[in-house]
Amino acid sequence: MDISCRICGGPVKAAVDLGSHPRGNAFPKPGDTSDEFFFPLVVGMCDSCTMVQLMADIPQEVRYHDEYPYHASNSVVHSRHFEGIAERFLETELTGPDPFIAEIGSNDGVMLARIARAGVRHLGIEPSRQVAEMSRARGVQVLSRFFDESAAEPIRAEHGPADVIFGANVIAHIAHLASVLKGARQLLGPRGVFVFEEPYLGSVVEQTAFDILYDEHSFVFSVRAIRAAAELYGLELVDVEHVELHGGSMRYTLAKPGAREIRPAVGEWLAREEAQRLGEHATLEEFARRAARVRDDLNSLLRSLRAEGKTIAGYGAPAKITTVTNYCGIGPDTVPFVCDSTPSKQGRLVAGSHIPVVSPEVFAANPPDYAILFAWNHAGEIMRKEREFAERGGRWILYVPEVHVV
Ligand code: DWN
Ligand code: ZN
Repeated sequence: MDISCRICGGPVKAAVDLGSHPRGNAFPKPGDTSDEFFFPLVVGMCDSCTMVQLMADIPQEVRYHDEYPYHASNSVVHSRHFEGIAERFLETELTGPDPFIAEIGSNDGVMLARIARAGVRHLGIEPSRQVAEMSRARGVQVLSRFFDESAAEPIRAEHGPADVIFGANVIAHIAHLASVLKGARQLLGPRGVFVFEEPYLGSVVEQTAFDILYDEHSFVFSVRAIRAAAELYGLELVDVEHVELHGGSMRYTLAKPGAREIRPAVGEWLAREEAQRLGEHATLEEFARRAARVRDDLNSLLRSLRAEGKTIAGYGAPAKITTVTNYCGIGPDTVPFVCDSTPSKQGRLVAGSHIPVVSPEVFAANPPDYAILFAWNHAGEIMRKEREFAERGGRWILYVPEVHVV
């Protein structure tokens, strides 16, 4: 069944069907799994603007609830990345008299804490209560609400126009993206920029990273689709920059039309996308076939390891683990536990597959023969941290871009 594109109203045709899935970040308590929310994880592409999007509508209040467990500061690499972004803004966009920066989905304040320390006016806009409290404790000013068109006017009235609006790993979550773009246009000053970075469709396709698809990702952005979306809502794409985070993300810079020079990177990435055939349905269908191959390869590896009597555990319980374990049918019979450093995930279960989440200390005390690295995008940081595991003969299983053991 086709749907209408959330950006341009064009026809969206299904291209990737991963079956029925629970919410990526649900992490139910043991004994609290009887009424898990499931939805069809089907992703399609718009025939007109090429925006890749979830076919299903999932109410945002179910996703970003008060105990939303993802904390962006959990990774040292990510913390440094976001502090670096803050520093760059402080040196470039926030040098005028009394500048103002707003962040949509400021999470635990990892970026804005650096801005707050510099004494620059800022506002985090964050609906999830616990992470908002964490950022307030770091001196960050936070407004507890979702950002949309109706939020722009009161924020502008109270704080004035924004020199920068920032968002990381949040803009692609927002099904009402059209309203966010309208709101951003309203809140931006005449030379202001709306900068956001999100997992990049080109990287997802290139690496067969199908686990980036889950309920929170209403969209997977490409340069072409963002340029079209910006144009439709009175903004202009003026720069793009590829970043390594989350297995390959893209940072987009939007401004009011004519306010900024369009950087050559925009044209360069559009040409790359053309060569990669990123805007074609057939490319997504081929991606789905490769995902099925990864699933089959992973299952046959796990089956043969079990037949040899090897022990297996998981490392990292990102939202992605929900997609990969439910899509592949991997449960606690094969992976009896997964460890994660996030306290609010520990003692919980991976939604749907019901693998228990434990602390890294439990992993260290019960080292398996093989560990599936579900947080594969943090491979460098985790493998450095867990050097001892490998030194004692433990092996890592990775499944991106294909199944391999290191
Ligand atoms: O869009 C989103 C993205 C891009 O980020 C979100 N909705 C939420 C989040 O997705 P994720 O959960 O897939 O993110 P991560 O950063 O891949 O999650 C890594 C997980 O691994 C965290 O739960 C923390 C954990 N971890 C760990 O246990 N030990 C991470 C590191 C670095 C570690 O050393
Ligand atoms: Zn469209």
